[in-house]
Amino acid sequence: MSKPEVLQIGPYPDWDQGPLDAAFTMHRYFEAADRAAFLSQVGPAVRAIATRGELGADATMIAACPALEMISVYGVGYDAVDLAACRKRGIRVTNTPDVLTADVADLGVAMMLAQARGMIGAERWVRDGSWARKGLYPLKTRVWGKRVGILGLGRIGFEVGKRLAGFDMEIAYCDVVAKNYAPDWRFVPDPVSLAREVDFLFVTLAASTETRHVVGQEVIAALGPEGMVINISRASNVDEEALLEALEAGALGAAALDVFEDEPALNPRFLALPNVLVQPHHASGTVETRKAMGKLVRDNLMAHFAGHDLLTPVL
Ligand code: 8YV
Repeated sequence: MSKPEVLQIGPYPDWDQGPLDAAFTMHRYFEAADRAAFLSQVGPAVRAIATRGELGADATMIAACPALEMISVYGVGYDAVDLAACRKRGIRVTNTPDVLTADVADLGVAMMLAQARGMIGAERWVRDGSWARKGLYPLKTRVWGKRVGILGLGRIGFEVGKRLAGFDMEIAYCDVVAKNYAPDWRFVPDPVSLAREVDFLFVTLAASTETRHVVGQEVIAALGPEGMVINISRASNVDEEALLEALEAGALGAAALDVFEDEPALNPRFLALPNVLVQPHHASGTVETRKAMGKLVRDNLMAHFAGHDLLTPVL
């Protein structure tokens, strides 16, 4: 029996690529010199797309694959997949929830601590001899006991909160409705009020067209010159221009960011700012989690082609 044909949008680690190549005929879109020509050549035979959270699958790609049955996303976020196009054609979509939740929360908390305590600069201070030459490193900001807001109390937001409770932080959150699984944390119904009441604002919302720029000029102004934004969700949740302007003017204290609008080509203005900590979209980037994500991508593809229930369906 011939193997199902799968369009692969981005690279995976070898431990995933091997089993994928064994089970399917993988068409490596990301290696094609002329991607449009490649799509029109292999598209008609493609029955599934294997993609990554930040890469997704757009309307053009989906339209180029008339026999497409499913899209398996390596990532919890599926905002880059054109769900409307999938719905219209009955194309199934899966993602990789749960397996990455704790790692994403860990990195978010680490980013907050690293930025507040100036750890990156302090590391440089030791390595470049400043400690010996100039003496003590400048004092930084305390984290424990401060007020934190979590914008989007889904799985990742909840894990962030659990960790921050260990730092004796006062926790508030904003979501569409109050969550019964967080009775000890204060529910604030709108993002601007939340930002006004906290020192640190975590952005942990699943991105969609509705959440675009939810952290905009008003939220940023409400956080103020002592406030910090930590974004471990999607860049589209934050108005990047408003964020940059506020950081440059000192109207917002600091930011710790794992995601950027045109990543990996981030706006160079971020790099000129001393009050920004940047990460390369790496919140789920541990060997353990990435192995679990890869397995889930494969297991969903296998389940589909075996006619079994999908493990983690979105659509
Ligand atoms: C991954 C992500 O970094 O889960 C998501 O939605 O964006 C991340 O976990 C990414 O999908 C890996 O390519």
